[in-house]
Amino acid sequence: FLKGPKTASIVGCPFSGGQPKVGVDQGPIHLVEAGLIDQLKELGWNVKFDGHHQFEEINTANDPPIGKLKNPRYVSRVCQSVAQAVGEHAKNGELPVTLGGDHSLAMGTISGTFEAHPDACVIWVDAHADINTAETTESGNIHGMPVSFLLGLPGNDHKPNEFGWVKPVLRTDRLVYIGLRDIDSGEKKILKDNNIRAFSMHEVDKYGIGKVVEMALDHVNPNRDRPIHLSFDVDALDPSVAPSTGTPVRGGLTFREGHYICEALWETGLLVALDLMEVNPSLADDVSVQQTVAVGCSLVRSALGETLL
Ligand code: 4U7
Ligand code: MN
Ligand code: MN
Ligand code: MN
Repeated sequence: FLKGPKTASIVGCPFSGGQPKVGVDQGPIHLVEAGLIDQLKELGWNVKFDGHHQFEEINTANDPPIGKLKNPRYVSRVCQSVAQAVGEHAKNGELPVTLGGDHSLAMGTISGTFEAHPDACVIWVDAHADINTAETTESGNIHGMPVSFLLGLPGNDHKPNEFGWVKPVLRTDRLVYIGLRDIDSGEKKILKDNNIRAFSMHEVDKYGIGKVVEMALDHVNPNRDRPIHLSFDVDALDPSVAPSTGTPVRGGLTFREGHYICEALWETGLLVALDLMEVNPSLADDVSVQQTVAVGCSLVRSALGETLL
């Protein structure tokens, strides 16, 4: 895959239903308005973008919580349509670049990737593990849960029927985290019980980002032959680098560490899908917003081959 003329398909997802703060739905619009499409063309990519993804509006009044989960029908339907869009692009041999929007969308993007690449692995870059189940979630915000749905973890036996379309495509040994530093106690237990490999900021400090990416790849992709889906939550970066996001946590990745991850994954030649999530342009002042949007564009460019000679 990805030989010959390379086509990237931008899937802009103006969606915020997986969490309570307004504005994250404007993330993709700002990223595109900042010039991302032209920037990728300048890198030599053939870029497909025919407007942001349109979602069927579901009135929150018609979407009461199921158990603890908030906006369950809305999140489920949006993710299902994103799965279809991403799956089609991937099957066409295009590289889907999904711009969020909140991270619940990854339930859709990763489902789509696995339709085309059943042997793929996932590298999840985030301050958070997003692996709460319908049982462990305290917030009820589904952006903190997509990984558990994709793994089909037992705590989701009670997950609403609405999510029946989400197949447990992801195996625990095909998932690896980088950048974690804010994990709920229920999530810690899940990571431990399922032997899921995570490189927290502690390991980034200890080994350096180069070694961490190498160890992460050795875990999920020992022979460097599996397609890679990179799901990048911008809150993995330190808030001084990416302030405009809904759940910032101090002590995050530097500008270079974030970019190094993207460059190193591009370098493998195995990247088949990319998510850039949780840019929220309505949080923080204008300068911070501009800075966050610029960093978002720059991460995407790095994952698509910029800066490597
Ligand atoms: B993001 C949280 F409780 N774990 O479940 C939760 F701390 O996509 C946060 O990584 C989830 O930004 C953060 O609500 C989701 C919380
Ligand atoms: Mn996340
Ligand atoms: Mn996060
Ligand atoms: Mn967040």
